[in-house]
Amino acid sequence: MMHRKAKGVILGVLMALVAACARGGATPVAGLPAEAQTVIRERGLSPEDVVAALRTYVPGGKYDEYVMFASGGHSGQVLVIGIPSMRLLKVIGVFTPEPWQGYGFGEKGTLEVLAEGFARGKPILWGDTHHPALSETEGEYDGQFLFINDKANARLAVIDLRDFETKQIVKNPNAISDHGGGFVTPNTEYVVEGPQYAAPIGWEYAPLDQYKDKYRGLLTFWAFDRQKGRVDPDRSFQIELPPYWQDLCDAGKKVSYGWVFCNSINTEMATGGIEEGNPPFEAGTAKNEMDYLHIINWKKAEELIRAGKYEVINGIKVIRLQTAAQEGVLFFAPEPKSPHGVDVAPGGEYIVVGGKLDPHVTVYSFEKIQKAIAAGNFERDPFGVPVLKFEDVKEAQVELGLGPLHTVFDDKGYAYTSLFLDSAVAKWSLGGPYRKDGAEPWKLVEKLPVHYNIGHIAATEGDTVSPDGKYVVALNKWSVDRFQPVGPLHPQNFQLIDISGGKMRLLYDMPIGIGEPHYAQIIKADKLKPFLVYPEIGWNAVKMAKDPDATEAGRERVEVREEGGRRVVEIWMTAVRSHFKPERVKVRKGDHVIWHITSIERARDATHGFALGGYNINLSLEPGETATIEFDADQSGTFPFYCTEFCSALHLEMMGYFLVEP
Ligand code: RUQ
Ligand code: CUA
Repeated sequence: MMHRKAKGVILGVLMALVAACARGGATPVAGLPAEAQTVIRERGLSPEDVVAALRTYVPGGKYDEYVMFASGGHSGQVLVIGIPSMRLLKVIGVFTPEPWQGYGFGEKGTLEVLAEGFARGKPILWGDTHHPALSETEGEYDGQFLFINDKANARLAVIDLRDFETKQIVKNPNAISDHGGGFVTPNTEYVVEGPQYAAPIGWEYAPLDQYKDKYRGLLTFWAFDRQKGRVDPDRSFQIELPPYWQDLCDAGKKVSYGWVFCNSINTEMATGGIEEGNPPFEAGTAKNEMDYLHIINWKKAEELIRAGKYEVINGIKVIRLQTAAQEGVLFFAPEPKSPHGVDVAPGGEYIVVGGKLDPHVTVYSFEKIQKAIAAGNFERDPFGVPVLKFEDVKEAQVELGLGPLHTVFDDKGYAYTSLFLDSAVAKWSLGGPYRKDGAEPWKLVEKLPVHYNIGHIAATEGDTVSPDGKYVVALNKWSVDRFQPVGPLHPQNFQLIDISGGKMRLLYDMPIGIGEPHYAQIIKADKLKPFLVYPEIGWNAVKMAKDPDATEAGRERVEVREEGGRRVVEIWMTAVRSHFKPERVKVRKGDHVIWHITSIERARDATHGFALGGYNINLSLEPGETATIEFDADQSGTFPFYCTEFCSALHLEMMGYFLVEP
């Protein structure tokens, strides 16, 4: 289907390549030509294949230039991928327990993080992760934190990039599902969680014939406390919106700092019911020629909160729709037809909306929006929200092709939009201050086919105020014929595209065999400064501080006491190559067990595991970490516990017996 046309291999091409390489000043590697020619011939590689391979290969011991944080889709995890090699570096357990990291398999702290995300106490142990968002300082990724939402259950998770572990999950108390999040404001003042399917506020019941009165959208601003590394629900607030099915959101930056933009797909307020003779949702939501871009002044919203103009619903401050509409927090601008992505240009001057059912992207000018608001030239929608005039705020419409969804930017004044129906990436020129090369503004420049059904597109440093224009990654929903079939559930496909030259060039296909990944963000690798081992022995990885139950070598002990009419056995254990100490732990059936294990290792990679069969327990003890498990010894028997990492030659001997007397 693709560039396999050039099947026969032309040795001359390689010679030219090698010669070009030599001209470029690189030292030709001795022995390369003959061997390389053989490989090229044997593997049937085309000249483009050879160049792509050379551009993406990262030799062992060398690091990738970028790190991509990709949603793991339904897996509820985050994927960490090196670019350009597209090597998978890590899978971070977020909404779903992850045994290798010991996340959710007995370790205190991690269980509590997962439990914070339960829905009114009901365990939820997966997530539909959509949009990862890196923390920002002055609009630049700062490499400190990562946030991601769970669409299915309206939750937001906080990952600390010092150890790439999930530290907090917040459950939205007033919504059951979300979509347009997480997106951060330029100094990570807030992590924004946008709604999607309207429902009664406060997670209540209301029949669908009360849709207009009772159903609402809800935009949440989760305040982030950088010092604590946690969302602070007390300083957070929500804004009530009409039940228009808000979709994606993005934060304004630079000139549009203080604003947030979300689009919407159901201003028709369709309520479905195909089985009762109503138009199905897909038709009912697509009747209007225009939906509404939501334009939200969050600085103004903060003022209203300070002035007490809110109601508290389920513990969180909510600015009611009437207040938002009357006090200048919420405005609408018409946008063609059930759009999808909304993306703010690096300087904040333009807001790009992907048409989805319309072959254009529509570009709004922030300056024009401000003028229209100041002029008071608007009508109001049935909820009293000011609706600006399309012609007053539109900067341009650029026809790109079928199914434009999401847009990212480079450093040369170009934008890249995913075209779902065309299965292509469209490169087009911005105008205004971005147009320095004399090219015609607001014009489609080039289209590159991708494979297939592209959803999001991610760019290197793409959501910052200074994208660097090296690569984009197409996040494709289908892979069709690109990979070895592995049954009817096929991998999805991340495709790496070089955008540094004049033309886009497809470099690499990476199969993703884990859920449907949605968005990704790509950061310069040298901005990340993770721990190589925990900073001191006895580190509590959830609290990110020394654990009071850390144990030094020689201070290991077991204490037995009575508490509330039962026996409590508390163990302070150390782990080091190749033994646990103590190695025998004896309790009686019915005892309550509190077990602290400290890894006293200081060497990089010297991780131990701790598995206790029959009790659903597995820990990961990274060098320096202290972890605690707490459980009732409710089954008697002889339970070998053992290290689950092949840590040393005597790893198999790194075990002990947990003896539970009947
Ligand atoms: S979405 S494929 Cu959840 Cu971001 Cu557009
Ligand atoms: Cu420690 Cu194996």
